[in-house]
Amino acid sequence: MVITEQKLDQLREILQGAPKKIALLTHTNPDGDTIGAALAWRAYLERLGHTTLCIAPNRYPYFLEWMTDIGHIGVFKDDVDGIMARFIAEAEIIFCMDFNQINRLDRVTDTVTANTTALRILIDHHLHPPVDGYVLQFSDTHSCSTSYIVYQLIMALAGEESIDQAMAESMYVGIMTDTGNFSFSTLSAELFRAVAVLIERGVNVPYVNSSVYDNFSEGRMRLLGYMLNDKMVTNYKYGVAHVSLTEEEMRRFNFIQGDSEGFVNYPLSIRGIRMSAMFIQTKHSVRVSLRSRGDVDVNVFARRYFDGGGHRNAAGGRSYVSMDETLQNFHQFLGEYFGEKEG
Ligand SMILES: [Mn+2]
Repeated sequence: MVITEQKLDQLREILQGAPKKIALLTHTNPDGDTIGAALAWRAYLERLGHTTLCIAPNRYPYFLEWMTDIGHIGVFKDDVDGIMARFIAEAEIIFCMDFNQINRLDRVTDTVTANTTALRILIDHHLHPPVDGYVLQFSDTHSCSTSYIVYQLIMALAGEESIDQAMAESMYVGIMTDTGNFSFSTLSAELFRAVAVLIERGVNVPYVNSSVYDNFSEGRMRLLGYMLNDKMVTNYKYGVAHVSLTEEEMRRFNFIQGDSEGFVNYPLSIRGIRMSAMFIQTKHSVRVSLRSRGDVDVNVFARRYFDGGGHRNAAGGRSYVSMDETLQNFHQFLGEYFGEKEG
């Protein structure tokens, strides 16, 4: 268990006393979990009397815009006046929510690393938390989501009475989106008990569900159809399917950020497919998303071949060559990875 009495005492000690300035950072390309965890934890810290600011390096996807507390997320990229940079520089405590690599925060990285005074605290579930850089770590690599760790922290520190409807909703969104709407293997009876508490605290499940999953643009739906029909390649020898999208294809379907969210999961619903890969062209590189079932370890795959990582069944990385070359390399990597495993 990552939440030990000793760590809780340390955390209580850091948070008690005079109100402090506290920054909560999300990861780049924020998802439901990093946003949900930051918002719920922020609400708890505000209740303790602290002054807080949640900062995302870039914009969160539009299917999170309906969230009750979303107005408390500041987008660093849009911060023309430098208010957020100043807040980070002056912060006494910085919470890193749902990521453990400070160097992956785009422009926020410089601001955070230039700041030497803040106590840095990690709340995260990604693999390979760094040894240094944090005075306190709540890192549970077996947890389904960071929002679930935040739930456990709040329960341990203040109990369920302290969870209001907005907090419950934030944590529920994080858990729901990071578990693929309660379908991945990280689920446990304890998690469902936690979810039951969140529902008791006011989460409207059908509303949250359809706000996230039935709220897409027409362009996204058509892009998905095009991608699955025209761009999906299956390889039953290894049980792998992959899809790819170029910038031109995304433009054709009026792509906006967040539109490809969840696309990588679709090929996994095909019988005989245990690993799915999605390649998306961006300005300077190809973004690689990987998903798998069972013991196919895409974290290892992403680390070895695509300068990335993540979890066993969900990982990502980047490729710095052209799309064509990336796909050629991918085939080679598959042979190497699965060939080596068979042998
Ligand atoms: Mn997460």
